[in-house]
Amino acid sequence: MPPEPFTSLRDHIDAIESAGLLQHINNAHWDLEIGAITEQVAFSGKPRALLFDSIVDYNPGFRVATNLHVSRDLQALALGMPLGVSGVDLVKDWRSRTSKLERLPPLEVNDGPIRENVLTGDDIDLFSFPAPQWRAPDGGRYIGTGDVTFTTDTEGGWVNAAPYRAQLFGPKRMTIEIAETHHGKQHLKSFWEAGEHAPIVMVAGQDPYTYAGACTPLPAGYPELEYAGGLMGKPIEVITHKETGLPIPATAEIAVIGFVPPLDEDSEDEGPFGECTGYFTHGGLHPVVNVTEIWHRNNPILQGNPTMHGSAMRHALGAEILTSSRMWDAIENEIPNIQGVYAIYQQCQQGAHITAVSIKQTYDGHAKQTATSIAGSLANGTLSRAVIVVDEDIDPSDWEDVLFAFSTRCDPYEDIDIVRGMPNSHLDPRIPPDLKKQGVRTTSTMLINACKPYHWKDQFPQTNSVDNSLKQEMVDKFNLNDW
Ligand SMILES: Cc1cc2nc3c(=O)[nH]c(=O)nc-3n(C[C@H](O)[C@H](O)[C@H](O)COP(=O)(O)O)c2cc1C
Ligand SMILES: [Mn+2]
Repeated sequence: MPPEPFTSLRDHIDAIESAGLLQHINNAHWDLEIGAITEQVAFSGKPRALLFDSIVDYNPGFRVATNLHVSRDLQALALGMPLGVSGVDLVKDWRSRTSKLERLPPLEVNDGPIRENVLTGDDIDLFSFPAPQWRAPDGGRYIGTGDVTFTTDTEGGWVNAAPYRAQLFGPKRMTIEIAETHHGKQHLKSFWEAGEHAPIVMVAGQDPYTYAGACTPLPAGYPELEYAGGLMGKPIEVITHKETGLPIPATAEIAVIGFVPPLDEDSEDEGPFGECTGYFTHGGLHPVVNVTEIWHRNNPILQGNPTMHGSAMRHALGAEILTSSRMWDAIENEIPNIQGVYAIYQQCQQGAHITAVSIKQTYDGHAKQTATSIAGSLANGTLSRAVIVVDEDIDPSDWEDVLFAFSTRCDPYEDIDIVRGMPNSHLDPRIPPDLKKQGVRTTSTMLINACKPYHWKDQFPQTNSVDNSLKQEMVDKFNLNDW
């Protein structure tokens, strides 16, 4: 039986604590210390979730949670999957869950813990929450990094939900950064074109399914909350906010409610902010949210997911698992004997920099065909630097294993091809500035065959490795895991 899904951030954090993966930290400063501790722990030998309390300048109880899904086990825990399994096993699990996922519209309720405090008028103060200054070069304090932001269009036809960053500018004033291609921006624009201020709700601290749904790139018109309900296996409970008409998850921690005037009416110089690519790449004039109300739970927990250089595991929930699943789906009906697909190095929540695929080589050219298919798939289609194909004895979600195959089975001159002009992201720090100005967005991608050469694979020297079942037997017999 899979575990009961978490219906709030608090249930989720309790489960992290029970699994021994939560550290409490008191007396850290919102100015740089929370950000520095978060990164130090994320990249340590024991990545773990952090719950900050008694933050300098703040009353105890006003908390910040970070690193909620910085490791494979933490991601598995959040999504109700088993701990201690390989990345490829998580991908298989995810594919079987999402292939039969049913959309479940949210359930409207009248009240919930999010309404324990309803602030209006002069009681509204965004600085009453310990929003961190995550990094010294950041343009200011960010309350929205692990948030879910709700928007709709003028027709009120559908509600979008996605994480968009929000920077503080005043007690009732923050900015929201939304890329042109994202649905939230299209929603804001539909109000602006009608000469109106766009309604918006930013929730900071929510159950992991709402967050995972919001992180999933769904097509326009597909409300992420319905997908989140499908993932949770029951509808997400929401309270509809009257003036904005937008849903607010009943168990959320903090909801910032307001209206966004057109950019030419009001704006702030937002950023810079460390992007998911690991660089400070942009800032500039951004839309302002005029805050009309704040709802929050007692002792609210602000969910912070600052982007850090390195794997997408560290900021998005389910990113590697999701991207891997979508790539696998894309090639499954074309390429035979795929054993595993894994976005082994992925920084943003979409588009893998390095993807590893394991196959049972079936015919001459099978490995290169797999590499070209993965490289051409939509899910792989941004920031992709390399696709590495390995044999079935290699775990494509294990770096050590993939590098072992690359360094022993691949002759670079024979086995690597480079394709130029592949689609890419505007966030790629490697696009030369002058070409970027001209609109150039492409990257080249390496197709690496790290399989044993097909024609003499049966004569390839035998690998020196102990059988997994014998290793497990020894673990049990001699209590090796007790160390
Ligand atoms: C932690 C995190 C922060 C993000 N920050 C932003 C952001 O500031 N602006 C933005 O446009 N997208 C941001 N994204 C990406 C979008 O949320 C993501 O691509 C989402 O799927 C877009 O959904 P939409 O197509 O419904 O707009 C962020 C993603 C994550 C996981
Ligand atoms: Mn969307």
